[in-house]
Amino acid sequence: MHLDHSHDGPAAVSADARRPDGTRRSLRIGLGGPVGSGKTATVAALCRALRDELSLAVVTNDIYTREDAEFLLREAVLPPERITAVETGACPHTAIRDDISANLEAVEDLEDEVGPLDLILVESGGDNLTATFSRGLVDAQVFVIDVAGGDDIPRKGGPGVTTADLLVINKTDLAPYVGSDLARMSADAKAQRAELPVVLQSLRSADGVREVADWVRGQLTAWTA
Ligand SMILES: Nc1nc2c(ncn2[C@@H]2O[C@H](COP(=O)(O)OP(=O)(O)OP(=O)(O)O)[C@@H](O)[C@H]2O)c(=O)[nH]1
Ligand SMILES: [Mg+2]
Repeated sequence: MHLDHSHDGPAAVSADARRPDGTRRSLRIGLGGPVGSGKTATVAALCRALRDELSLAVVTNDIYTREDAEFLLREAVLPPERITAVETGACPHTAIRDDISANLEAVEDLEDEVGPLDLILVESGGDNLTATFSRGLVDAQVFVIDVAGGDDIPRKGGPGVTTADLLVINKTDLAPYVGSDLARMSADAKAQRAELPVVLQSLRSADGVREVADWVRGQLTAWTA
């Protein structure tokens, strides 16, 4: 289990923050969470929000397909050479936590081919509440859940909900339709996470990703400090 966790920002947890030539490599942020919670939609919105101010790239993970990368390519959120797909062929958490070699190769290839990059977003395939990224792969991780998955998910905890550097509760626009109590979700999440941040968002609203984009900017400031 890789539950090692720091509250000090990404720079505090990375042993290999520099390339062999001594320059600082890009910040790597992982996005994980249950199937369909809105990880790819959040990645797409982040690319649109940040692409004019940062040099960024994306790695997606799917079990048997390249669907998420193809979606991002269709949406033209970044130039094609900045989007790479990893087909995990097995449980997604294996490829982000246990044998991270394919993902590490993907991020390193992106840096070599389109670098220098400020930021690489790594989207995990949809998985269960125990899935977390190895700190050898990413410097910070976002766990994305959604209101339609049940408003008891934050209370149930699990390492994604309790230890991710940022917890996103997505699809708040659906709360009235599925009977989810947003105040309860928010309070339960905060109780599980002490000082760690929680963002409630709807990507159906204009600028819905603003708070997460601001959090990413803060991580980058800490990374480059
Ligand atoms: N109503 C609503 N729908 C959303 C929101 N965010 C994402 N969706 C929709 O939810 C569905 C799943 O979103 P994805 O971004 O593909 O979810 P994912 O977590 O990447 O899914 P997997 O990679 O398959 O695990 C899509 O139809 C999105 O358009 C939101 O804030 N509100
Ligand atoms: Mg996805």
